[in-house]
Formats: sequence, structure tokens, C-alpha cells
Amino acid sequence: MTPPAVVPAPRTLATGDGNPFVLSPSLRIAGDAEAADVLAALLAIRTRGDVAPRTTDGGSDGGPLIELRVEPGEEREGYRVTADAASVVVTGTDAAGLFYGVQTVGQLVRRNGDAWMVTAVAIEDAPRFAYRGVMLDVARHFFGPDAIRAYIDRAASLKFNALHLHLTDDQGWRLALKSRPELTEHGSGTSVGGDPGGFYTREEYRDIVAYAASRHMIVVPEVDVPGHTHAVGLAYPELAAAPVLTDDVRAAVAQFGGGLPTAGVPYDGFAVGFSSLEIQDERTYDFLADVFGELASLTPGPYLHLGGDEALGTAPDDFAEFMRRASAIVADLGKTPIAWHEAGAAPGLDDATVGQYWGFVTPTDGADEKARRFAQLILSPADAVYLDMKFAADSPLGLTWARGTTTLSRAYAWEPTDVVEGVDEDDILGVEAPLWTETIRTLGEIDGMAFPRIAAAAEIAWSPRAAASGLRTWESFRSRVGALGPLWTSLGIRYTPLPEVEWSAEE
Ligand code: TNX
Repeated sequence: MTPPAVVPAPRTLATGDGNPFVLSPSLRIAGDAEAADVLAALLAIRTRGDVAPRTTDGGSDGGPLIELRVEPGEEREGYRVTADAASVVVTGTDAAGLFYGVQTVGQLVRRNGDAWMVTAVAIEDAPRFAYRGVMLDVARHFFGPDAIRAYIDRAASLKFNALHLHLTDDQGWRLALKSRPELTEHGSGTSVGGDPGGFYTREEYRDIVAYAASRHMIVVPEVDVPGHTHAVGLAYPELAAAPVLTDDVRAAVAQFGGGLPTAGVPYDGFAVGFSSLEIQDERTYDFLADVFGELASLTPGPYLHLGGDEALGTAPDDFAEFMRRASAIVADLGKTPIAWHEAGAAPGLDDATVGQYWGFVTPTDGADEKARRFAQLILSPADAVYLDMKFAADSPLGLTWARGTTTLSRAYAWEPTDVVEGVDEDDILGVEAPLWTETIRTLGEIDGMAFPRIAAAAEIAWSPRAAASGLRTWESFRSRVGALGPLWTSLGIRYTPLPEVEWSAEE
């Protein structure tokens, strides 16, 4: 029997030499109703309809039984799975933990001849980091609610608990706001390359938040300011400074095409760092109060992301003043601000602001200095977890600016406490894998870029550090990932079968 292949690696896993649990046609699932529905659906998909378990409220009509229970414990999001020939019992310390236990059971299902079974194991598990995020850029290309729900399902199956939506950028504003309807009326029509744009209505956004919650994920909405705001100028020309056309902007236009950014004209190229809100105009802060106020009212999660990256045309003093005021607006709404690490250069930033580090695993250009200014950090080292980087020289999609190609082994080979000197376990809120979408247009393309590398990010965010677990080796990881191929296929995930992994085939 194939050894159990759980990704991200659990804290402890013991295999007995006992027989597996057979998923028979008379299988019943008892206990927590919500988790039972999730597991029943997962088993039906995984077994291609061969197993269609009944959910039951207990009773003893005999036959094989999977039991799902919440047993409150000290650690949040933790769970245990005990599987043997007689039963499978999953307990979670809370509803999220039980959900993660169910995902683990889904990974333990194997085909054996005509039968489906769950490997005999005892697993105890809980996350290393509280924040485990994925980011999707819906501004460079727009992805509708169905694609977002699909990405939520994918991420939740790997025990991610935060979906960061990059809702605004030079190329488009993607959330309709009652207080500022002009933003989507004038700023959402196009995407990179002249592709169609789009936006979420308030209703659709609320539905996405609710769907994420049903998968135990929060939504972290980002409105990126003061840079990355060309689209704001389409709605409110008075709030947008003139584009700053540096040599870098001209070089990006020369490399990737598209025209130079022009005030009042939708921008559909790849260049960054040319736009800024008017820092010295009070109307800008009225705008921020409206936008973040409405975003806070639509978002139950604790965080609002205010960007702060690549404000390359903004003078340092202006940037500092802007970030001070913008972070205070967010904090006064009762939300914790998150900002990209450049905001660490702004001395007056609200103290509670969480930094998001997107420098390299080995910091360059003083990125680490800026990152150290935050009380807590989310780590997104670009040369390890940027899912939009090419995975091989011949990747059809993706970029290469983060030290060339990011192979699966590179995505796996980093340790969060080794990135920024002085930033230790307790200073790290978590890990997030962003997917920027300049080159990506469809859910299939998201899948092909994210999978399998997203699994490496999941393991670094969830699992014990490498020194603390025998499972945290490249050899173990690549063989566990290979074993997930059939599950991913059954879930409709169009992963890239990278040659670094031996993908297990199931007839
Ligand atoms: C850098 S990462 C950006 C984005 C781009 C991305 C492309 C960050 C905070 N800014 O604007 O889309 O590179 O990889």
C-alpha cells in the first residue's frame, strides 16, 4: 500500500501495520453535519461517484462509519485523524480544525483494484502559523466569482485560511462601491493587453466573503494606494497625479508592449510605479475615508490591506505623510492595516500595521530594514512564493524578475525565520503566496501556475519547521505531492506535471 501522503505535512503521523478502512457502498458519516457534508462531497468526487456516503445522526444500523466531532482544545485549527480497518474518527479543536481533518482524510483515499480505501494512520496536527494566505490579483486580469470560489476551494484544501484579493491597480478597479460608483463606472472596463475588464458588485463581494467563511477562510481586501492608482484617475482626474515616466517605465513598455501610461486613458500594459494619488489634496483623504469605510463595512475579517508598494514617483516625505494618514484611517475603522514592506519607510505608520515582505529570501536593497519596522510580518518572498514566476525557462506564462525561474524545489527550500534577520517565529504572523496576473487570464492558467508550487507554500505556512519533522524533506515532499495528482485531477485542478515530481497514475 502506498505510504500516506498528506500535504502540508502534519505535525505527527504514525502508520500502523493494520489494514486500511474500506470505503464500502454502505459507508455512513456521522457527527458534525457541516463537516459531514463536506466529506461526503469530497469522497464522492474523489471516488468518481463509486462511493456516495450517507450522512447520519449516529444510530447503530451497523456498517462502516466515519465519525466527525469538534472536541474543543487549546490549539486553534487543530485536528486528529485515527483510521483503522474498523473506523475513521476525526476530531477538530474547532470547526476549522475539523474541516482540515476532513481535507486530510480526502488525501488519504487510495484506489486498490476496484476498491477505495483510507490508509490506516494516526495523525495529530495543528498549524505552525496563524495566517496562511493566498493572493489573487483580480486587477491586471479580472476573474469572476466562480473562479474565485474555485480558488477558495483549492486553497482551503491545502489548509490556507486567508484569501487576499488585490482589488485595484493601474489597470482596473474591481469592486463597486455605493459611496463612489464612478470607480467601476469609469475604471473597470479593461485589463492587461486590452482584455475585457469586470468588477464585483457589493452583493457578489459579500457572497465571496460568505463562501470563503464556509471554507474557513477570511477575505483580506486590498485597495492599493498611493501608487497603482491610474484607474482612480479615470473616475476622479483631480485625485490622480500625472504619470511619472521613468526609465524603468519606458523599459517595461519596450519589453512587454502597450503604450506609455497617459492620464485619463485606461492603462493596459505591465509597467509599475508611475501613478500616485495627489498627496497634498484633502479630497484624497475624503476619498480614502469613503473607500476604506465601505470596504470595512463589507468585510467581516480583521484586516484591510492598503498596499503602499512601488510608489516610485512619490517623494519620500509625501509617501510617509500619506501612509501615516491612510493607515490611521484604516485603524480608526477598527481594522488592522496590512501594507507591503515599503511602507516600513514611513515613520508615522499606525503601530498595529502588519507588514507584507515581498523581497527575496536573501534580502536585497534594504528590504529587510523596512520589514523590521513592523511588529508583525507576513512573508511572501518573491523568489520562493510568487506563483506568477515562470517555473521553467519554457513556461508559456509568467514573469522572471524574481531571480529567474522558481522551480518547485526552490519554492520549497526556505525557512521563514531565516529571511529577515531579527524577525523570529513570534514576529511572523504567517506566509502568503501571491499570484499576479499580468500574463494570466483563466482559471486553467491560474491552476497551471499555482499547482504544484502552492503546495510548497502551504507546507511552509502550516507544517513544523524542517528541523523538527522527518517529513519536512524535499524527497518526502516531492513524493507526497506526486501522490496528490489523482486527487487534484478529480477536483478539476489542471496542475502542471512538473518533471521534478513523479506523478502517481491511477487508472
Ligand atoms: C511586483 S509585489 C508588484 C506587482 C506586480 C508583480 C509582478 C508587489 C507588491 N508589486 O505590482 O504585479 O511584481 O510579479
